[in-house]
Amino acid sequence: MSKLREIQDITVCESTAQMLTKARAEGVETPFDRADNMSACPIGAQNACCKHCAMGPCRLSSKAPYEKVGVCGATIDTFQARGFARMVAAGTAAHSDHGREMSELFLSVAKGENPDFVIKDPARLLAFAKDFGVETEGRTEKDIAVDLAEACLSQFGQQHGHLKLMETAPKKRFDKWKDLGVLSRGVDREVVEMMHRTHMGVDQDYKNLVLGASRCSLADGWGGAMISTGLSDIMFGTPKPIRAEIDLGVLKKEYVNIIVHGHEPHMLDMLAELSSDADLVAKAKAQGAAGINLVGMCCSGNEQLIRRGIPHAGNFMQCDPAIVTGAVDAMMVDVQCIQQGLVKMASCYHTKFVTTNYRAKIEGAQHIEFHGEHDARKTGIELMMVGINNYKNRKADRVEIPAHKQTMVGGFSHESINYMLGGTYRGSYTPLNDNIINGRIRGVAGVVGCNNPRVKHDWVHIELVKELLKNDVLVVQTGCSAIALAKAGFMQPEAAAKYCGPGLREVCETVGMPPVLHSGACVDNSRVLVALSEMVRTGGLGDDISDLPVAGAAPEWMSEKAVAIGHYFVSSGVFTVFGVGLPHVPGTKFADYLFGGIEQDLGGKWAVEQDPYKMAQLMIDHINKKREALGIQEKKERKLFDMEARRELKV
Ligand code: NFS
Repeated sequence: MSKLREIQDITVCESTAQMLTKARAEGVETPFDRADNMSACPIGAQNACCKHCAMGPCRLSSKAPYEKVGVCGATIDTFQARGFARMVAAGTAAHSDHGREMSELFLSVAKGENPDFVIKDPARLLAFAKDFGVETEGRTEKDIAVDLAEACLSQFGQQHGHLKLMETAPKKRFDKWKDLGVLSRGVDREVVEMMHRTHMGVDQDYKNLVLGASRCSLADGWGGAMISTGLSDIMFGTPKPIRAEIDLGVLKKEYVNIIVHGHEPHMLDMLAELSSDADLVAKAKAQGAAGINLVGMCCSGNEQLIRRGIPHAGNFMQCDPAIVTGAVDAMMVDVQCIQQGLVKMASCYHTKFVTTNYRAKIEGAQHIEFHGEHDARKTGIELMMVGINNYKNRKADRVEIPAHKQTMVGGFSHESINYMLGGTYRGSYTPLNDNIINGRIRGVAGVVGCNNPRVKHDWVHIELVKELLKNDVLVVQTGCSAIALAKAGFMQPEAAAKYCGPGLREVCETVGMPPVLHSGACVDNSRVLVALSEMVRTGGLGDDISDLPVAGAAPEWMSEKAVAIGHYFVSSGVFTVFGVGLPHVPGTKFADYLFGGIEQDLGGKWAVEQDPYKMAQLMIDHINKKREALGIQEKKERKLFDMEARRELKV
């Protein structure tokens, strides 16, 4: 126990701290404790080992001159590039398999074979169909939807050509990808090819591997993830600014508390419908509860938070603390970011832990299989009953719900930003571009990604964003990072006065928007790609994404999905900084390429920095460099002309 950090060194989130204190008092182990008791493997942390064949595993020295090679002769650069590329492939596979699930669900809805889900946003259907080149004129909604579903599904198995949505990128970007040979052909093909190329004895050129990883990651951002976002918007609604509550304080003592944790939004959507079902509410009341409190967590929670305003319990490192409240009657999980330790944690309390997806079972968990395409409502009722029936098993003396919850405004999709800035009839990014050009907004930063128990929970996210806002950088967020800032009160319009530099503050106050925009789950980083393309199209800020004064960061990342996201941003022309550490050996050719040379090829590059203040400085320096290249670095004040000034005007 002596190795454990003090709780104030683990998290800046009050409710998490309160629950960690409770867990320690009750002798229950959390992932923070496990991280303290297990130091990270230094060789793995540098990708300086290879276990791709049985001649090894081989480990190489991480000290120059890097002469040592593996049994097969593979160099340190090959080791690192292969490790990196496999992380990208795994991350791409995760988002894209989620996108495939949404496509199959959408096909069943489009065909009219699925009574449990509907097309909620016909306008988004038409716009997305156009992106895919599906004919819309004079056709029925059903015909358009079926063609769109099939077009989306075809992107996974396509063998030749390029993914259709890559054409929505600025032309210069598309041509760059084409010239470099990194246009993604089909989602599955790129993932399979990356697994092949990283097999023993195949691709052994670090640069070719990194560019191969670009092609793979682009199939995530401009393929699987973008398809997932588009189809989810059509079925569950395109997010618009909406008020919601967030943090563990959303759990309610007198209610049946059911948490949905995971990534695919359809199960939470169905359970949200059912949470107000009169029959189920009556059943909850019959158990002595006041009603049903359905709450989201992590990314499916994010998706339905910004679409339906469903309360959100917290981010990745709050899943254990949520159970420690003793007030969670059931936690339903699907795929991704579900820590195996949660099953044991649930067994220490009365919580029923239920896996619901055939792709993600966990030993010791109850399994009730949910399929979006059939019987979703019926299975949803069964799932709700698990929580309802378990309410009576709560142990009153173990229940402690943190009081803290925060109000927030989220729901900033590309469509809603367009509307918010320009209005219904002249929706446009022009006001955003104008304010960047006149210097009120210095630039835009995407701050995204996970929590990681090896760094102080939420602290890196919050401190980084504070620095950016102070320097007039507008922040767009997704994933667990968005949850951190929402909990800390940055997603309220009033936050502009509190945290922003004068220019950004003025813009936010004029439009009435918070300075930190919640755009959804990690798959919804595709919204950021759409927004960046639109900024280029709107004009005045160059003709490629790499010309824009923008930067990205994942300050507390942990998942392979984050590496895939980071690499598709870099490969789309965005400077991207990771906290925690990205596996590499400093000073190797691989590292020099990733953190430098790749910029010549793709316009974006990677950086690693753990200190949030230095991270902010790197991003601001990059934004300033881009402003200078655009010739807009001088802050231009808007001049208000009086009559005298007007007379002097030479027209
Ligand atoms: Ni993203 Fe979402 Fe969170 Fe990280 Fe996991 S929940 S998809 S991977 S931990 S942000």
